[in-house]
Amino acid sequence: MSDNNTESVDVVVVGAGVTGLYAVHKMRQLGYRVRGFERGADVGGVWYWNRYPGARCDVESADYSYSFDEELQLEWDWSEKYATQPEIMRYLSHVADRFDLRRSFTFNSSVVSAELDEETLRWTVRTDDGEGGGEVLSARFCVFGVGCLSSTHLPAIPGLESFAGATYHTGEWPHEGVDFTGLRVGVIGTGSSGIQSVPLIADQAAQLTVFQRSANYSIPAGNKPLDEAARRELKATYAERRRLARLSGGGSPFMTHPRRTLDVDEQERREAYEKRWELGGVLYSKTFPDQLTDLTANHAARAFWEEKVRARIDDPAVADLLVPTDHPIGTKRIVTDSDYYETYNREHVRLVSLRENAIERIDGHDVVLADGERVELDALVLATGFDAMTGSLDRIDIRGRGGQLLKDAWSAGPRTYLGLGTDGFPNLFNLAGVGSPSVLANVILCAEQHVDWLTDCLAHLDAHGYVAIEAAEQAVEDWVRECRERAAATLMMSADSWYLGANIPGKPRVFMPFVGGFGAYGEIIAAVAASGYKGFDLIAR
Ligand code: NA7
Repeated sequence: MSDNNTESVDVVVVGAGVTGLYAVHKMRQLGYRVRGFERGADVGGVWYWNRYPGARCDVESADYSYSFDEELQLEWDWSEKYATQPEIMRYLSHVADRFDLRRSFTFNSSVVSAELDEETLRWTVRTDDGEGGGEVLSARFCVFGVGCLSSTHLPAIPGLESFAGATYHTGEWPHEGVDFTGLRVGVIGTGSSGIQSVPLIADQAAQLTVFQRSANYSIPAGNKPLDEAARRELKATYAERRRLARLSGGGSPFMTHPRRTLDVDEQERREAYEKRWELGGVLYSKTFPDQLTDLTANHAARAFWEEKVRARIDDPAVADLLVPTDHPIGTKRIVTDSDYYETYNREHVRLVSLRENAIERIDGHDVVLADGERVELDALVLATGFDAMTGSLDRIDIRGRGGQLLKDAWSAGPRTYLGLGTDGFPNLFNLAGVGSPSVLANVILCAEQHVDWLTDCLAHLDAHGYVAIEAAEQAVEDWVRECRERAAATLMMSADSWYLGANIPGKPRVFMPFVGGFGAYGEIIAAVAASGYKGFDLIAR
């Protein structure tokens, strides 16, 4: 402590999700004095908040788990191919216990500001009046692991706040759960959260109305229990699985077909699609290497998807509404579902297409549609997504050189070098976020990749007597351009996705992730480190 009650630490870590947990662990192991802050009451990040029925990871559990500790990897037994939210929470809690991580975090405590002292190049970090009681810290390094999908988005529907029934956002689900038995329920939104929750809500509700603005591509998870033999096999082959994952585009051990879509005959093409379909979910978007760059290739994948999905839906008119026509397959994250389309075959489930009949307002218990119909509801579920990638940083008053707000520096779209640093904000790192492949890949491996890079970097600074590291303006410009150009060479720009900020009114339309793949990105940041941190200014005092 210093004399004015400002605690002095080496590193402040914001967030106790998958990134923050590993950051605290590794930094502590290396001897840094670390304080972590988390606005939730416990570890888990996105999994702490997203407790809606059916919440499940769309990356296989074997891959969506830490690789940094061999014993941890071998001792944990996943029960299903795709883990549910409660199982992931149990896992993250186990990790926190195993490495005694909670003692470094203050929970129920949000970081509200981080201000650079340009003299010392240290950050003054302040928390809210939560459990920490409004703390002030002086930190050499500020590390954000605040998650890309952690700032919920509410739709601007007139009267929403005065809805007479109960309202829930999937991203802030009550911890005690919700019982919809016998209720008339509405779900707005058909992204992952809507599509995963609809079948389970339908199991309880007396009537379920799903309000769909855009149809989405979803593929069955093909989920299954992992038995003892499957787990033994997994553990025996883990090293190779991880090796392949590190080389891959998505951080899972799956490679695209070696040839382009139209370079193979119809039978081979269908077999490849079928194989990916069996794997389940999001992996289908990269069956062939040209699927997200060539519209004809994309159409072929889309046609196979449509054939499969229409076969699951009884009413062709409902199927027409559920088949997207506004974006190529894979340009929004493909959803991984369990019985989503079949749910519309149930008598008490109805789909309302907002493209044809928009929500005009909410009045008492009623959702009032443009054609005058009133849909009376007891409960309304908002599965309307997030202010992705930048929303949670925007909430924090982060001031760098000259008192400039990070939010202002990013007003025309986020500006980073490698996703890690921003000019004007020395010693401040945003992990597994914008400018990196994290939202297009397996975020746990992305978090490890970033934390390992960062701790090597800090060791380099100390070994060479530098006090600080700061991305150079030109390097930031170049990386922003590279991310933009790489995205423009794909079909990803053609969907109104949250990758582009298109779901938030007024947000600049900029493709925020690095689209070049997890493995390629790892090589880039490793080469930068090996070059002595080219593109960064290393500052000695
Ligand atoms: P998403 O994927 O952003 O989905 C949000 C859904 O809510 C989507 O269908 C939106 O329609 C819909 N939405 C948003 N605003 C409105 C309004 N105003 N009116 C009607 N419908 C609206 O969020 P999720 O939580 O489902 O998933 C986020 C990620 O979590 C997902 O990609 C996975 O990576 C895991 P739109 O498509 O914008 O027309």
